[in-house]
Amino acid sequence: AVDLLTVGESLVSLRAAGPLAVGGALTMHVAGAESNVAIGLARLGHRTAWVGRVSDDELGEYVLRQLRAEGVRVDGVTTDPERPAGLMFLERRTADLTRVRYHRAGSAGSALGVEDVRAPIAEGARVLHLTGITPALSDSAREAVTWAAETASRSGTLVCLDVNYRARLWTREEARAALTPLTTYASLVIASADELDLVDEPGAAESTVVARLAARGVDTVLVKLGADGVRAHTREGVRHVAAVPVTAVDTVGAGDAFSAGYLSGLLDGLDLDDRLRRAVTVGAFAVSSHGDWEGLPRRADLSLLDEHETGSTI
Ligand code: KDG
Repeated sequence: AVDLLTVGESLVSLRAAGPLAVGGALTMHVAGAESNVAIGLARLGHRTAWVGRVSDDELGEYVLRQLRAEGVRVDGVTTDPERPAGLMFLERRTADLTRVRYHRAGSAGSALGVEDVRAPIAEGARVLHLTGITPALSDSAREAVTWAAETASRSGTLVCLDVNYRARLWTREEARAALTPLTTYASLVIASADELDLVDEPGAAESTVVARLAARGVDTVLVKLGADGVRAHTREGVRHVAAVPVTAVDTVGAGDAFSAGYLSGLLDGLDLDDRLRRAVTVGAFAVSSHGDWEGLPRRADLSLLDEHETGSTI
């Protein structure tokens, strides 16, 4: 069994240095929140696998090649002979604003179904990482994620859900209806402050959401605060850890890096403060380098950003 299994869609991302409407060179990368997390953990030395569907062409081959090169296991991946790769175009509109355009409707990745996840889930993992992106892709993808979460949690795998709301894929109401029931299988829920009410009633306060999640069996809720760090709610109370002060050049992938750092600390058996510190540290590497995951640290790199404040109890 691997340390971490993630399920989702990996996209071919085409990045433009300026506005897409004026053309110019595009650079080709692999994107996808779940595979970003897998890469983050693999870089830190954990045994990691990603599961999903890829197109049966050069683009699918490219996704697998990149993940393999990063040390992520892909032997559970399904190759889809009929559907194309999901694409994502990224354009830099201002120095600090990147705009995303998807071409993923009907993609191989969005056709994910229960059959694709059965064997990898049966093999087992210490942690199963899911995001709110996959259930937005199709009915079958939503069923696959729900089945995976339920089956894994029943067999003692720790299930982590990152809400990861994508407004270009579905409405907040649709997301809420799909994601709230998923939290019954999760031990760990990660969200930014404005995503918290997507696993509860519209407009619910943070403390209310946390209490209701706890009642459903979630023992840790991490509220990502961007440049302000993270607030962690556990049965022991609330902790705040500041972000590592760095110059942000590209925030895409920062949340995934944060999740990877936290889960790495969890797999290493670190205490809460040290897990949170690893999360903000890996997040800081992501925002201070270009690309979704290219700048993520290896273990020896972590100490480069060591000197920052410790956490405080609220
Ligand atoms: O978190 C970064 C992701 O947004 C990106 O890699 C693409 O998974 C992706 C998505 O669906 O937005």
